[in-house]
Amino acid sequence: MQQLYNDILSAKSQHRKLLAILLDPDKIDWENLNLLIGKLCDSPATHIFIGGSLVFTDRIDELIVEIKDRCHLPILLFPGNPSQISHEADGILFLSLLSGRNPDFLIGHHVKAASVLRNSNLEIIPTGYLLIASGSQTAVAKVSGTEPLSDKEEIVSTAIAGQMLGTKLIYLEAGSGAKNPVATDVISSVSENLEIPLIVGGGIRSKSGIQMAFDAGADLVVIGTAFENDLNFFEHD
Ligand code: 1GP
Repeated sequence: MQQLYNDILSAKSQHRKLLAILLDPDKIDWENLNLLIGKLCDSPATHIFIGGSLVFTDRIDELIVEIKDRCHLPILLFPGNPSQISHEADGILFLSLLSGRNPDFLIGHHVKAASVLRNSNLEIIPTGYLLIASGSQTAVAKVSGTEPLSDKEEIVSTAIAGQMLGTKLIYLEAGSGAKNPVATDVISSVSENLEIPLIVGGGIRSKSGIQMAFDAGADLVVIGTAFENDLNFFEHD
């Protein structure tokens, strides 16, 4: 029952890079859902992440069912809180915000979600989530009431501590729509010190930005805003 995670591990061991498109359910243009799903299927994405810091719509299940109907990419929840759990997804990044000291985001929401998740078929992937300073305040910082990390040594030590605590992935997050993505030297320092796969996202706006994150050591890169703003993002040179 760890198929999704095993696939991520084998991609890492084969140096096959992974790409997730993040969909914020509140920003879905339902009128043009077919177009969106077509673009997802035609994109180089290997995963679809669904979630956001705050989500108000109650149509997450419906969105996932529609996508799964036509697109065979694995769907992982990327939830800001337990209200975003959908049993229609394949798995969930069970995020603990290790960069902050807000107990709700470290363990509180997890306790609330535990029995629901235990009775679901979702594959649960414990993920150490690190918010990294990116030049301006982001929704994650605001909603979680935590400060992003900027000191490289502290970032690396936090990632190592997450791995020692048993998280299966580390996610370096600049924040959705961040002014600056996570710096490549930060990505490489973290990657060199980790055995588990490394996810990087936030503020990446170009294909060259994706490649830079991969070259620095990211195993999986997340693209949200750039694709949301331009469904042809992956078709441009
Ligand atoms: C946010 O890392 C993701 O959680 C994606 O960020 O929307 O800036 O691509 P963007």
